[in-house]
Amino acid sequence: MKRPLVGILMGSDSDWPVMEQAAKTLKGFGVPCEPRVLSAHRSPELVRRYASAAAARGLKVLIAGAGGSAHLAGVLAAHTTLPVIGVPIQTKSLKGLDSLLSTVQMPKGVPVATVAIDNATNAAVLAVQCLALSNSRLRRALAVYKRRLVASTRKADQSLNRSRLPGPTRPRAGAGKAQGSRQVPRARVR
Ligand code: C2R
Repeated sequence: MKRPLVGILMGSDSDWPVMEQAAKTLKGFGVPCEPRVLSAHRSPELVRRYASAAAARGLKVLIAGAGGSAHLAGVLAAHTTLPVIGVPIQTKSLKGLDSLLSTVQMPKGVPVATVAIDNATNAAVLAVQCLALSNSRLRRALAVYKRRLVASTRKADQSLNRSRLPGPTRPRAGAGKAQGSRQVPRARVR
């Protein structure tokens, strides 16, 4: 098995359904990763040891997901010079706003690049973008990924215009004069 380049850390195994998206996305780019459950609150010493040894083990980027009082990403960032990407996990009580604020509001000098609540996919894409700075295969793969985003947006646009909007309405004699009659023009699809 190839040595992992990205660490995917999470405060609890209950975060895995979200963090799995990061693992899947990295797999799609052919980037080896290692998922781990480590908690700054519940296993602080293990977090310190993991972060301190990460660069020497060949890891290049750390992704950390945690919910509620989410300190995992910040504590990892305190113990490493590797870029740390935080994923605030949605919570029942405060809908993830607690996780978002505690992940993103880092003091000067110790940044955590924070993605949207539960958006582990974006954390992985950002990790790939970091790796691509020194990897031309990943640069090409990211260009393909971007082209696919364009293609899927165009496809969604076309199918919306085919199925949802009314087709062009032929004006009936006298139509358009009555108050309140409006026609939705069909958007042009190229
Ligand atoms: P449990 O489901 O295990 O009770 O965890 C986890 O990330 C999880 O979202 C509930 C939530 O607690 C979070 N947790 C943190 C940290 N460790 C666990 N925020 C941490 O170190 O920041």
